[in-house]
Amino acid sequence: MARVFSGIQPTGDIHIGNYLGAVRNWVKLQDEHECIFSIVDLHAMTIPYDAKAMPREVLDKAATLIACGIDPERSILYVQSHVREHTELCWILNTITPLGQLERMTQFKDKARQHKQNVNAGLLNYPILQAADILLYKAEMVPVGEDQTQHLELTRDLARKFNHLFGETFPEPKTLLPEHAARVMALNDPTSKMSKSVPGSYIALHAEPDEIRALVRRAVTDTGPAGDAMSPGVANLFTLLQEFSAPDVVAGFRAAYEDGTLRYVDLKQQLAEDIVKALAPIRERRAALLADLDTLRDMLRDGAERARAIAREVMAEVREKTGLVLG
Ligand code: AQP
Repeated sequence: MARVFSGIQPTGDIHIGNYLGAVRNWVKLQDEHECIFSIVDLHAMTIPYDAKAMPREVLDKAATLIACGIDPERSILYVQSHVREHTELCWILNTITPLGQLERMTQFKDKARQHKQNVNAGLLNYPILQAADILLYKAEMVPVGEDQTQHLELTRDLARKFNHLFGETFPEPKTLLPEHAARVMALNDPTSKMSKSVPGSYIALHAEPDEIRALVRRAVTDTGPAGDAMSPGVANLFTLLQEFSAPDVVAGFRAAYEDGTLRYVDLKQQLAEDIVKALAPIRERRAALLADLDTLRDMLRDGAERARAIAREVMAEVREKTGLVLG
């Protein structure tokens, strides 16, 4: 079975962009792959965060992922910082990463712009830690949203470079994008991606029905079907419709758009109700899981142990190959 690795940050709400772009694929992949999913708390530390709230954020993300269908028995679900080998491999990969390549990363440039007062080295080195996360398990496939493709190119570059310098060790992992909705756009600014750090841009997986309705109602559109190319806001609503509504509903709205009779208010109403319906079971399961934090902690402890067993073996090989073992 091919090994799959992916991660999600614990800070902020998991939203429908994360779900359509990544988590939904994770759930499917569990059937035929050996899956490792990590709640990447060390990544979340690269921007200002509330240390006291972190443990609860982590448990909340675990509950949400399990509510989406991640099975902590079939897959390994664990917290990144509980497996120390991530930071060790990250350091080793640091020493073979060109600084210029890090400085060219779109996410670094965006985050540095957003957090001018805190452009720390961790923000720059974020993609190296991400490469370490993946290579530590010799993962062959990484299911992510489109925003992560640049980081995964670096991961492949580093695997290749390491193999060249120290001998064949890591497979070059493939990026696995979803067929649709690889980049869900922000509801309040459809020229940017839906992002958990931008309120109003996203619908959280645990959002209450009225909240969902209000967010969809406020989504940016345009002045009406004009016959030419769809505006980004309307195209984004159609992307969501495609994911959450029945095919005949989508076809009906598409036909109305094409003949110029579509009323966005109708489209939004339908979409909001379909999202409410789709998210209800996730919201309920998440709430039930959060009522028993001890069980969640035990699941994550077990996940970390299983992850550590693989990580230890790979790091022993890496230490040997990089000359860190005295013999
Ligand atoms: N808008 C999106 N559309 C499709 N996929 C997305 N992902 C994120 N945003 C979208 C994918 O979700 C996975 C986990 O994301 P993350 O929490 O690790 O990373 P992120 O990109 O930091 O999430 P956000 O919501 O965009 O938060 P901000 O911008 O505040 O940092 C990844 O596979 C990602 O591709």
